[in-house]
Amino acid sequence: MIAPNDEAREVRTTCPYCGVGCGVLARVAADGSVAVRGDPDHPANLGKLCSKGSALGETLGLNGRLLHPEIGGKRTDWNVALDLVARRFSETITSHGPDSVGFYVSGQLLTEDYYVANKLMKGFIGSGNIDTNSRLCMASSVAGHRRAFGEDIVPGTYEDFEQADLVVLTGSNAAWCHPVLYQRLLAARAARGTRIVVIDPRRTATVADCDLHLAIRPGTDVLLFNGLLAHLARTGAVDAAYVAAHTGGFDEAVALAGADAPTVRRVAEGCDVAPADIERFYSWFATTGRSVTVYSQGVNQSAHGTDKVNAIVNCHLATGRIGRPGMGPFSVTGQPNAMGGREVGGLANQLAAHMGFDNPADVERVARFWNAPRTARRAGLKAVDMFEAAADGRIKALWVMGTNPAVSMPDARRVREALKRCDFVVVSDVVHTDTTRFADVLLPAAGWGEKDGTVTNSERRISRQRPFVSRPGEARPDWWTVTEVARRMGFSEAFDYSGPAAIFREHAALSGFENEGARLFDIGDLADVGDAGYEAFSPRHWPARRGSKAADRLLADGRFPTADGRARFIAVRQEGPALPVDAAHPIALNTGRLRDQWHTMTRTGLVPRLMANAPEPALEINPADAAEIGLREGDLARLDSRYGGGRAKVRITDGQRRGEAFLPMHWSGRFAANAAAGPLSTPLADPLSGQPELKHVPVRISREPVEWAGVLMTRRDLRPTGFVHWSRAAVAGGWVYELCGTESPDQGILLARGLLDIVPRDQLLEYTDRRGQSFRAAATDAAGGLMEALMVGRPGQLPGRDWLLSLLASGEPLSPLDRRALLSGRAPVPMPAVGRIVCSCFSVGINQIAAAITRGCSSVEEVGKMVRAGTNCGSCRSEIKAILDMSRLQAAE
Ligand SMILES: Nc1nc2c(c(=O)[nH]1)N[C@H]1C(S)=C(S)[C@@H](COP(=O)(O)OP(=O)(O)OC[C@H]3O[C@@H](n4cnc5c(=O)[nH]c(N)nc54)[C@H](O)[C@@H]3O)O[C@H]1N2
Ligand SMILES: Nc1nc2c(c(=O)[nH]1)N[C@H]1C(S)=C(S)[C@@H](COP(=O)(O)OP(=O)(O)OC[C@H]3O[C@@H](n4cnc5c(=O)[nH]c(N)nc54)[C@H](O)[C@@H]3O)O[C@H]1N2
Ligand code: SF4
Ligand SMILES: [Mo]
Repeated sequence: MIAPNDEAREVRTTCPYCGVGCGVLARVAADGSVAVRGDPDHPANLGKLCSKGSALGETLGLNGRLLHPEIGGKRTDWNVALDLVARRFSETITSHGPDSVGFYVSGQLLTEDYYVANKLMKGFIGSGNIDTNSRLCMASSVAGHRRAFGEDIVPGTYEDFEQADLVVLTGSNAAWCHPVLYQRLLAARAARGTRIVVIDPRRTATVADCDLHLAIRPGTDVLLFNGLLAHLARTGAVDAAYVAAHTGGFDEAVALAGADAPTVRRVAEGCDVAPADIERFYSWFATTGRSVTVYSQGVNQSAHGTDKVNAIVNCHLATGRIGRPGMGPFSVTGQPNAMGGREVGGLANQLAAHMGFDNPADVERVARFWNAPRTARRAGLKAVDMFEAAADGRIKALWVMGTNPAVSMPDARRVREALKRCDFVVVSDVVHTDTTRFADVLLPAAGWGEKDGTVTNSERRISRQRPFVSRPGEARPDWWTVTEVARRMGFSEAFDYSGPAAIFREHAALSGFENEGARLFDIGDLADVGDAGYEAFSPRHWPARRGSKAADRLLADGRFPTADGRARFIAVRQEGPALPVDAAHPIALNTGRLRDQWHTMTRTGLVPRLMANAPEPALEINPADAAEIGLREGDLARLDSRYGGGRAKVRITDGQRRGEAFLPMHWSGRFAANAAAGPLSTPLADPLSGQPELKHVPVRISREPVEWAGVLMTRRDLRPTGFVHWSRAAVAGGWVYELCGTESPDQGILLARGLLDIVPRDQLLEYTDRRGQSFRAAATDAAGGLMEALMVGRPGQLPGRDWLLSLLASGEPLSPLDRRALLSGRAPVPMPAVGRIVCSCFSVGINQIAAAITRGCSSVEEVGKMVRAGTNCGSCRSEIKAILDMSRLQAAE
């Protein structure tokens, strides 16, 4: 139970999910429940929250929480655990040198946590071996920005989305992944008629509201933007004065772009898009001054991600559209503190405060500031290489903080092997995960609502996360854990902080230290914010230079943080995928996100209403490919790449191009037998940024000959073993487990029946049909409420489960009528099925929406008025629109 801090008070904090960085107001009620709402005063969201943000209050339970430090799986106390971590790291460094240890950290840490982890590794251990899951996320943008601008700068602000006349979203499913920002864009579009172009191989939810969708062949972004640059040059759309005054390398870039993409026809062929669509995009871009190009993982997560970024930035440089209202390239950040991590230098090839190893003066400056003569002189190992080094014994002690690499790293099988082989693995996390299983020492971290510090969002706005509940058990904030280990390693003086405010002050001071405008990341003005000022801190952009006026946008004056003050065009050429499809692996697998899930589901997977829209891991595939492989909707597909395998249910959609398929990245081993994207994905990475090509891996897809299917509804949190496939979803009152297998039905029944072995015989009602093909079982508690219900049969022949789920949810004693009907699985009195949940904020099902349409609703707004769907966060509005369109089509037929 959560203890209320102060019942009456609403605490102002920030959402811990995506990089939009919405302000949240949280209030703890007397019964310990937490209510959240959007902070109307936060400039990022002005009161709005998406489905995930709205459900934050439901993620704060103790389910799966780590409450005590553990060594070798046994509870211990903090002192013993910290002593051991410090001793093992120190001993390893003494015997094998500083590069024999590593930290793998996360954009989900707060800036203060991140700062001290980076300081310990780079400054005091003296190795560059700290890298972060941002390597899988932002590294290509960072590298592209540094090449073009001289520093990792996102010049614009969210207002640019609202002030633009053209917004190009490329490799971004913003409707689902940056929902509140996307809703801001749609509101602006309604007001000013903004044109939206979406460049994505898939027809995503973001496509629903766009003017033009370019469903390009995956990986051909460089060609597309090279073609645009050549078009701009050809048609006189280049801002020649800007190019001459503020840039370098234009001629080389245009020459290569022209050679790579000489004609629209060539681009159209390469990108596999109609020439007229390419022409329309080019002419809109050429003629619309106020244009913003938003890019995310379809750009970054590529073996040529850095080139993709520069191909985009080139077009903005050529038109001088950088840093001015409604203009600019805009890399949206994924994690809540991806931006903050870049500020503190969390990537192995960066130093702190936007300084780099490539400049010896930077290294000396940081060393001087920290008073750390041992400061690393060279970059450390990037994520993929770091785990490779852990696998082959070069790294002997590894500390993983705030990330779940056993699931989210590419070639995750190899990563698990590395975690197994590495001599000493420390994991700091909030909950048990697939990664914590490999920990020699497990350190319980404070989670959202307990932590205290700052994060920076996509538009460089620093906001506070503030605690509003007490930490359960012995959970501790990460900054504390890191500094305690640092002290025990002999670095007391450098890690003597009174709290996060003191760390923040030092971080701010370092950013301003000997800066004089050389680095745009400068928040020196915040270096002497007092504890009270830090507590009251309201969201603000960086930079915040001492003695200078705060600026929202950057680079508007055409001066860039390079040696000569000019931006650089980068000449780039379209290359093929690192690993092309071939006869053995003919389908290109794309992976990414769903609307209501966050990464490896450690929080969102526990919330029934967030599980309702997409309750099972599903592979999306084109109808023609499905037919060729012999797959039908709902079949079980088997996937094999060169690295690993997986299984997921089949979802056939023409939103998927031929020869390609899409698997969500979310289902870890805690939520499904074997449906994670990580083991399938390739570790081949961009040579400059080290970011792996997570959006493209060749796979073979085949049909599993499923002979039986089952469903278990239970109050228990269990992990089935021995099944070809299972997945589970949180539901009110417990969990629902989908089971299936290739064994004969009678074997399947035996296997599934085993899940009830723990239930006392006398509480169990059972029924098997005469031919042994169909099985039902149910158990009630002492008061007669439904505890367990299991149904097994031939695939496609199980009764609906809405009624049994409603009994599980209510937990109340069953009526004699219900009890008699239990084994049939069918309600004695028919109940209307709401169908698959579309609106997760108000739990509105597809059948309710269809009924509203039948009753005359003809727009998303009218549906919203009648059944509330789509009226809160708006993330499901595109799906409601699709349902409306579909019913119109059906009516016309
Ligand atoms: N609901 C939800 N939101 C999230 C997250 C989450 O887990 N769930 N995670 C957050 C994080 S950390 C991140 S990084 C962001 C990611 O946000 P996004 O990048 O928007 O999300 P993804 O689904 O990873 O990928 C975006 C799109 O890239 C497309 N794509 C694939 N290959 C190519 C290509 O070659 N070219 C182009 N142009 N497009 C391609 C994919 O089809 C996909 O639709 O989302 C953040 N927001
Ligand atoms: N195939 C494929 N793989 C991908 C991607 C993809 O698109 N496709 N996307 C990549 C991207 S962009 C990202 S960002 C990564 C995300 O991948 P991960 O970082 O592995 O994903 P999460 O599930 O968010 O894991 C975060 C963990 O940190 C814990 N945690 C949360 N807050 C704190 C805290 O304050 N302290 C500590 N110590 N722990 C905390 C959570 O409980 C959780 O276990 O996945 C990458 N992997
Ligand atoms: S858009 Fe949603 S997930 Fe992202 S910060 Fe806002 S509420 Fe959180
Ligand atoms: Mo990310």
